[in-house]
Amino acid sequence: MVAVLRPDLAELVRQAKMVLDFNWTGEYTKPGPRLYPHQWSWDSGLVAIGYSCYDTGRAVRELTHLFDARWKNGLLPQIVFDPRFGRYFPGIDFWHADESPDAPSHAKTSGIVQPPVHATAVMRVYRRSGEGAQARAFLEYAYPILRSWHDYLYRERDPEGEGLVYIRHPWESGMDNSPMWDSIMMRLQLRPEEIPTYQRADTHAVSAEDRPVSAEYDRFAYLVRFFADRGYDEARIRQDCPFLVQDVLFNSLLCEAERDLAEISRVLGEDPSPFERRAEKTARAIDRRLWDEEHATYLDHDLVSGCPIHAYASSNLAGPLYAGIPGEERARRMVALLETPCFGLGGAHGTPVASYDRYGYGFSPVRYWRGPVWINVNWFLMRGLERYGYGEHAAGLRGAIVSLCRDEGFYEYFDPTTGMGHGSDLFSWTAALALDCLLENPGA
Ligand code: 9WN
Repeated sequence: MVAVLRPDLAELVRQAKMVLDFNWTGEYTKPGPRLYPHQWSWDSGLVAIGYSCYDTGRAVRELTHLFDARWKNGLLPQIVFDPRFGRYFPGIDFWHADESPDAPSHAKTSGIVQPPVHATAVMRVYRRSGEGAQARAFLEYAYPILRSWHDYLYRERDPEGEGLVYIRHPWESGMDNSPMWDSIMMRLQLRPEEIPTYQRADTHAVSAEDRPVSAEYDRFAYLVRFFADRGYDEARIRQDCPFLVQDVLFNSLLCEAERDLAEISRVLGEDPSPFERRAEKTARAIDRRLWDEEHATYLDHDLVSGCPIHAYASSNLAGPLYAGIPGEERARRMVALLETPCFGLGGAHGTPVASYDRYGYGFSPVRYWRGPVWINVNWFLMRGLERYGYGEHAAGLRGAIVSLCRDEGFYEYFDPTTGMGHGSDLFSWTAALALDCLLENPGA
């Protein structure tokens, strides 16, 4: 890609690449230098999308390192641990993942998943690399791995065959302490002896104000122990797991990744139709079962209570738009909701959208997933707005993402009321997606 960028933006590109170089270990990219020293699953997918703009080799190595840690049942783990770095909770010993017969013998991992953006990342790497022989060899390597990853999700996480897969831990959503999980967390009344003994490492690296509170961590840890006690046997886990949620963003990303998997199979001369059918089934299921007519948004579904989760997160708007799920009229109403001060799309603030309704119960401008601006959710939204022809909004959002990074730095998340950066600095997916925004249309 030949970039014709304004000098200030060319400098921003240089800085973003420096962030990724700084976090590159030689095998994978740390999400953040201090807070997140291991390899995370959806971070790697998003980082690979950034690398695909300028360094195919790095993108391929990033994804290969993650794929090599896959479980025998197809599960792609949320974390691949790097034994050189100890300071993270929960570490290898807390997970007991290798008690599962499916865990890999050559890698240490956690025992949960994260949103499935990997087929999308692989396809982007292939397309942007010029589709040569080496890129095709990477597709051939990745194809069976991606197939068994998606098969795992539909087989183990959608036992009723509804087209909607469940997540079983807030960490699986990637949006750990979102107010979307509050009602479930409140229901999870723990006796003192049920709370595992643990020591957090995160609040030593960043301000405790920015992070989940300890009552949330108690429940995160409890759920990990719950899975380990059941040997990571999915049938046993789903029998009485207190957290089973059909999440809108997770399923939307799966739907789009399934279409990308269909595209990969087409390139390789295989039959794309099983993946196309599954993608359309998921799209229809999201649109029929998760739509909330009253509020013009999609809502997560709590499988334990059997009820929708009435919490208004921007991921529930961004995901379905990104995956092209709503019809034009629903999309119009969703964009109108995004334009209200609740989310602030295209508004006077000039910042990207907040992760949670700014007037919603439980909103915080600084505490992690309870309101701050996250660049990945905004990047999905930008793609969705482009898809539905909201070109002005999409361009505005692209500009807002770039300006925020230029003015504040490549932070993990940002206060939607002031723009100030919070959480980890030098955060990899922020840098990677800013690069994607900057390098895709350098003249724009
Ligand atoms: C737990 C690495 C990960 C992201 C998640 C984000 C945060 C971990 C944590 O960091 O979660 O997975 O320790 O807080 O919420 O989306 O993948 O960047």
